[in-house]
Order: sequence, then C-alpha cells, then structure tokens
Amino acid sequence: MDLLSLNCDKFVQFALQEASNRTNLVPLHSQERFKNLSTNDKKTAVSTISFSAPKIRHLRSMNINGGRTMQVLDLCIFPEAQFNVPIFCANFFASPAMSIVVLDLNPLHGAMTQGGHMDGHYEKLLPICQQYAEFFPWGGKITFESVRFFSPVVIWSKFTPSLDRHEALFSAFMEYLKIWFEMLEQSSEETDPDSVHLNRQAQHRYLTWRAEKDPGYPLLKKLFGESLAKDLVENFLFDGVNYLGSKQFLDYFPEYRVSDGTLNQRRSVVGKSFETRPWDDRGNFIGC
Ligand code: BLA
Repeated sequence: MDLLSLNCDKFVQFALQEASNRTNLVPLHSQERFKNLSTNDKKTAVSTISFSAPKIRHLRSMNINGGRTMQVLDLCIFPEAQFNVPIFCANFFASPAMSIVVLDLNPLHGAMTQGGHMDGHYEKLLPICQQYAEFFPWGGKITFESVRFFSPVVIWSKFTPSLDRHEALFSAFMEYLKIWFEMLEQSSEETDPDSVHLNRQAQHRYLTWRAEKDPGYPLLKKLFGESLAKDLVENFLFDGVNYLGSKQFLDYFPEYRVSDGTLNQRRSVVGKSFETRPWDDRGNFIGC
C-alpha cells in the first residue's frame, strides 16, 4: 500500500491503545473545540484528538484525509516539563507528487552534537533506525533548522508516492512509540526548578519554531483560512506556544531578524543543509 492510502486511523488507534495500556488519558478541552473542522474545499476530512495524562502534557494528532489528493498525519506527544524526555514526532505527508516521512523522538535539548542524548533508549533505536533505512533512505537536502531539532535516530525520507511503504511505516511507528513510552516510564521527575525551567523553555522554543515555520502552515491556511489555521497552530498543534514561555520567535532565533526589525519570512536562513544523514551509525554527529 502506498502512502496515499495512509490509514491514519490505524496509527492513531495504536497510539491511543498503547497510551491507554500504560497510563490514564484525559481528553483535553481542545479536542472538543477542534472536533468538527470544515475545510474550504468541503471535500477534505479532518480529524483530531487531544489528551493529557500523568507525565504527558499533550498528546495530539491531526489527520487530513483528502483521498488520493492528500493524506497528512501529524501526531506529537509532549511530556510535562518535569521530565527530560524527547517529543514524540510522527509527521507524514503524501500527495500524488511526493511522500514525506519524519519519525523521531525529537530531543528536548538538541542533538547536533551527541552530548548526553545518546542514552540507552536511543542506543536501542539506532539499529532499528538502520534497519528501516532500506525502506526510508535519507530524504535528501534538509535544512540546518530542521536537523537541529532531530535526533540521531530520525527517519527523514522523501519518496515517490507509488512505493509500497505503508506497513514498514506502521511497524517503525509502533517501535518508536513503544520506546518513547519506555523512556517516559523510566524517567524520574526533575525537582530542581532550574532544570524544569530549562525543559519547559526547550519545549517552548520547539513550539515557537514549528508554530511559525512549519512547512504545513501554508497548506493549513489554504484549507482552513488564515484565522482558523492560526488558531489551530497556536491552540491545538503547538498548544503551549502562547503560555509555556514569554520569549518571542526573534528572541530564540535572532538570525531571522531583518534590517527593519521584522521577521524574515523564509523557512531557512542559516543556509547550511544536509544531503546525507549527518550522524554516523553510532549516532555521532558528523555534519559539521
Ligand atoms: C514538508 N515537513 C516537510 C518537510 C519536513 C517536514 C522535514 C520537508 C522538508 C522541508 O520542506 O523543510 C516536517 N520538519 C518537519 C518536522 C520537523 C521539521 C516534523 O523540522 C520537526 C522539527 N505537514 C504537516 C501538515 C501539513 C504538512 C499538518 O505537518 C499540511 C497540512 C504538509 N509538509 C507538508 C508539505 C510539505 C511538507 C505540503 C512540502 C513543503 C514544500 O515542499 O514546500
């Protein structure tokens, strides 16, 4: 099955089942609020889920089903700031022109250099990631801006939509998700207020980046109109961007300031991009 036949429900149901087996999910207000979204073209169906749980600040997913025209699954799980646990990120986009896959445990504090992030869980994921390289080879040029949020086990791939990748994607998704839950379960609560603050700020920085520059944003505006797209981005997809911290985009990413003080609209300004996987097979960063 190709990714235009993406059965998003299967992914979402697995995530909900796995979460329910391990913890207590509580629906969030935003699930009700963004339940019945209608699109401008009246043809594309959208479904959303939004929960919290002990240790989990926000588990949310949005699925856009445009039949053979477009399929999107954007599922993220954000831990509570007391836990230095990565953000689970499954982001799939398929159109007749291309399929894009990002599956990762985005480390809170970055993994451009190996630092302390190659803990046992990432080590466990390394061979799994390598095993999937056959199905999901490195997707080619990717910006520095994205890579700095990725981990050494990121699956980033871009391929022709006709390839039969559905089952491989589902099994990678299950493996990554299970290991993410193991990480969460084994993490202990941080009590030092400075560390909690740093974790919260790292999430806020991530949310600030994605809320402003996510490659899906232009399409969301087309589907929902400017104001609903903004509402969705700020209060659903990247909920927390308006209250987890007070810094603004340019405080975190000053390189985006243009001479009149406004924000550069481009998605990448650093200029560096990575054509091949910038981590070696032991997870060391080699992209310098
Ligand atoms: C493209 N989405 C992409 C690409 C990446 C991601 C890496 C391709 C490279 C690029 O254009 O930058 C995803 N990038 C990520 C993620 C992170 C990151 C997850 O840095 C995390 C840190 N995508 C969605 C939604 C839509 C969507 C909701 O999540 C549409 C409604 C669409 N993604 C989408 C489209 C493209 C894309 C249309 C192609 C954009 C283009 O080629 O200009």
